[in-house]
Amino acid sequence: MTTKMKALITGIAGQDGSYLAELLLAKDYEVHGIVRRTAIEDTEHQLKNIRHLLPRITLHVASLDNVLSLIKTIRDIGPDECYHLAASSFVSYSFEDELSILSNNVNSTHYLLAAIREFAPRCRFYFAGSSEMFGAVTNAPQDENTPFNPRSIYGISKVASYHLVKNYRQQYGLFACTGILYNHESPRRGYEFVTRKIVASAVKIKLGLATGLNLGNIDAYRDWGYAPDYVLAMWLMLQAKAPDDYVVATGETHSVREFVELTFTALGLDYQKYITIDPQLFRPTEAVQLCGNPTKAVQKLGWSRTVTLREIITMMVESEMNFATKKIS
Ligand code: GDR
Repeated sequence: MTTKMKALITGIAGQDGSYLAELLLAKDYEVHGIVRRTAIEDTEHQLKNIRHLLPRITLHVASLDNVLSLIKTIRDIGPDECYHLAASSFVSYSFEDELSILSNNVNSTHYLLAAIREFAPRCRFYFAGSSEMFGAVTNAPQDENTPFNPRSIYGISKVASYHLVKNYRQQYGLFACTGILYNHESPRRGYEFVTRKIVASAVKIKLGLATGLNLGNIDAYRDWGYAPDYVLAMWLMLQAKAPDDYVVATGETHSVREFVELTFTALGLDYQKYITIDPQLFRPTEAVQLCGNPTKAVQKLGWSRTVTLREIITMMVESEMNFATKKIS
């Protein structure tokens, strides 16, 4: 009898966590997730991305700021792989609440690494890094050798965690990797992020439920990929012969303005009639020009993206339209 591989996912209810859980279940893993007590009590909203998976996964109530609860979870499960995706991930909030965001994001990574080192040292560890680590870039596209110059507390928390992961790898021999992931979107993206905000508003305008859309810096450039492609890269990193860090990106960059135009055009609307620029939505400092070079992930992991930006927009618009029309009827 072969025993199943066991994976533990923090942030399992988020966009990436839900796609990763689906991928691992399809590969016959036993999938465990850490969630907050409040999420278990509100499956309708807080667990909406994984509601369809609930009969097939095991959820553990634990708190990422409580090292004892993490130790207990790691000891109980004895995971073969741990994917640490949970974080305060909305960059704008990190300007408003920097003290708790920095400490929560860094401490949770540190606690998990320490718990794994002590109680499951053979467990492979994936940490969700971010293109925000590069921040104010001087060269494009960025790769694994590009210096970090973060422009947000969120980015700083990811750089600090990246160094913790590297340190545990080098000092304690843990199989620990950081994926430096660029923006990745899907119909499960949260409404606070610009792509979902644009798609949701454009659909509402199309249906006569809204009249306009306020945005911040639409001349920022992002490298947008498709979330299910990116969770595959996470899994591939943990299947490699040796632990390492990888940039995961498309290598293409588009402005927020282009994203708006493509979305509104897909719905037969002229975006210029509906957009208002709201200076309050500008970030005090930000990375304005991000574009990643995924060559290392392509060559060493055999990874590639399968979906273009236009296809992502088509999927998001279709899903939002279904959602909005169901709500009306
Ligand atoms: P980002 O994603 O900060 O890149 O981080 P987000 O979608 O929030 O912003 C993308 C760009 O759009 C500009 N922008 C606006 N953004 C939001 N949210 N709302 C607006 O109204 C608006 N107007 C313009 C922003 O200034 C920015 O330039 C995402 C997150 O998923 C992180 O957790 C992750 O690490 C990185 O991607 C890679």
